[in-house]
Amino acid sequence: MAKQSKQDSSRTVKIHDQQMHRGNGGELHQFAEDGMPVLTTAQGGPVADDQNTLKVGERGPALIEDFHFREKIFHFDHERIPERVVHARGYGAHGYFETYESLASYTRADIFQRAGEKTPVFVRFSTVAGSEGSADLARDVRGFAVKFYTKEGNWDIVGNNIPVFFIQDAIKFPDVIHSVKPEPDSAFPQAASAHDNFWDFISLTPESMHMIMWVMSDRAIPRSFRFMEGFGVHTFRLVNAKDESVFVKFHWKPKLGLQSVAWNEAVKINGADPDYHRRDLWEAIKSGNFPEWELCLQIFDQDFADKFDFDILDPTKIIPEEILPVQPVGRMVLDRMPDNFFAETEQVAFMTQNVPPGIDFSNDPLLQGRNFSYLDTQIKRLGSTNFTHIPINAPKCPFHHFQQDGHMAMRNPVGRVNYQPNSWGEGPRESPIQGFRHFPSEEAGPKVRLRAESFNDHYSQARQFYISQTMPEQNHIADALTFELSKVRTPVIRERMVSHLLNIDETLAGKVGHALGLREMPKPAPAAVPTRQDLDASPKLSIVENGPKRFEGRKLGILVTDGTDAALLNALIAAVTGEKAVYEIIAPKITGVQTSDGKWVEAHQKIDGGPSVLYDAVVVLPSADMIADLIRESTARDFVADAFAHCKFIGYSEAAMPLLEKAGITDNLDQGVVKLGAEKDVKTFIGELGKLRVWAREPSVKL
Ligand code: HDE
Repeated sequence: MAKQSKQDSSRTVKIHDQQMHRGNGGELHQFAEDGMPVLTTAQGGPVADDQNTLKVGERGPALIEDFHFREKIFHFDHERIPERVVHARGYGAHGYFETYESLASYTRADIFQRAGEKTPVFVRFSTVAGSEGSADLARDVRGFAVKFYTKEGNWDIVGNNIPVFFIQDAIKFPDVIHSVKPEPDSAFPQAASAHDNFWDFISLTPESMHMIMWVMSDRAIPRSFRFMEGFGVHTFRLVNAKDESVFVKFHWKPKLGLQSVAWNEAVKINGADPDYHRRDLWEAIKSGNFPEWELCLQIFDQDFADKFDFDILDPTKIIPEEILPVQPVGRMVLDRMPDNFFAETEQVAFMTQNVPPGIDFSNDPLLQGRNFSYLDTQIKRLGSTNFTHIPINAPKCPFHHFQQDGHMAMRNPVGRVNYQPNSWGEGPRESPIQGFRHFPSEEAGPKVRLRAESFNDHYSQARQFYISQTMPEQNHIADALTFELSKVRTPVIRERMVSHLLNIDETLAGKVGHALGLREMPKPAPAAVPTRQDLDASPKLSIVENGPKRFEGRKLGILVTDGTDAALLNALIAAVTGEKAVYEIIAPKITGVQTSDGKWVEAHQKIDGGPSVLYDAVVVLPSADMIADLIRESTARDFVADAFAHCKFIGYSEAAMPLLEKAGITDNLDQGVVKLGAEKDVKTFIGELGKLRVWAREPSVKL
């Protein structure tokens, strides 16, 4: 027999009788000598050696008898489930929804009956096009899916951060998604719409033009999940106890206001921190800064709907808030991260068809198609009809049914009764009073494959969105279109897109056409109905107009060196914390710096790991002694130059001037570059930060 190596014998674990305890469920826990639980197989058998496979001799072949090795590798080989075909990359959190007041006159849904009612929720934010490992700052729509665990079963609002969609009919979904995903021969680009297939499809699909305006706007590069709106997109119904119905559109409004990043910033964030959005949510919730949204409703009836010349069933349309104000009906607070990403965020199964009594569907053809899709996808991904047995998907209210068996059945009916009606006086019964009653809308007509004429206007709201943006936001849309179309290799696709832009806004089309170097402008695309020029701008559609009032929830980056003025630094930290914002110290070495008072300040980031793109504003506080060293670091120069180019507020101490010069910004100093001479300047500076960006600077930086 081979000698046991020294290393092996030191790992041998002895189990003492007195170290065996019964757990709460009566199960027997075994504890190793060091008090930690004994490693077991999935069958519960204690494991003696987890470092070496069972072999014939220490240099010999492995033995098939090694059940522990076989089980461990077998399980590992099956760790992955198919990622979501869309919205693969996502991040979730738990929280609660609190109802403001009873909405009983509109809906019988239990969740809306009592003021102060708290309902647990799970939310998953996502990008759409990229696969699970793609970067967070792709230009893309963000998923905003909320599962309410109500007392009448799960209700899912499976929404996005954009209130309209690319297509009007679900049958086009595979096409739009195929076109945006990596091209099937080359398998690139990943998580990017800037390629021929996408723009080919879009330029042949005029109904997508309104959505394209949103996706080319800064809405598609949000700063954080916490600063995004969410939308149910479709028109739904509310139905009250008397079976009367009104239409409703769902909106989520972030308490901390809207905010996005600049495209050049997004590109750099993807390199510096591809997990930027998930890290942001994790850090906010783990530090007790719980993000909050208000659920707001737009409620209307058929008469109101009939006043529009677009169809309220068309998911490429919005009802401007200036015409129909939103009504806040509750707030959602996210206060707990999942214990395990896979168990919760990956396995959560959202379904548009999950609605409680009192919430119902409209005939929106996209919604109708989705109601088929989401059940299918769960079988594919989670592998069993019993996906509702997984804790994250199980209702939190009592439930009783006769569904049984199947793969991974965790709960089967107990006893004899597994059908109804039965004579045994046992088991659940249907209830016409409490149960879900579909709203009995009258439907009749020939069986056809047709789209209603009321779905024909593809340009008016695209134009309305564009004219509702501030000047910098309009410029960003033109820049995004130019960037994306410049990645398109086929000239005719570029021209076709510009021909659509001509129907939206001639100035926009002119800017993009010029930036693409078109020798001649194309003719406007043929339009089923002419673009309405009379729709008023809707300021609620602008991010800049709906930004935060304060710096709350944002992050300040403070660049320091040895000898940094301690009084100034402490004043900054106090002011930023007082504003309920956070900060990070960035230093030449990760261990930190010794400030002017001799104290040691630890760094959060070494300078090349903390570029300014990760912060909402920055401060440069080097000491006069160390500035010569700092300006030699190209990352320090980039820190300042990028913050300036991205129109951020920059605070600086006198000693930082040589760095500002080296970064090439001193010729252009504006009110956003603020000298912090004394502690009193700090307060004014922090007060300014709620403006987030100095947009007046943008024309001069020409990003
Ligand atoms: Fe989805 N969508 N979708 N979608 N969708 C999925 O369901 C689908 C649409 C949305 O975080 C899939 O579980 C069809 C609009 C979100 O887990 C799938 C159509 C909106 C999420 C599916 C649409 C959405 C999904 C993939 C056209 C905004 C992620 C995996 C009719 C209102 C939920 C899954 C999460 C996920 C189908 C269009 C939002 C395949 C057929 C419009 C937020 O079932």
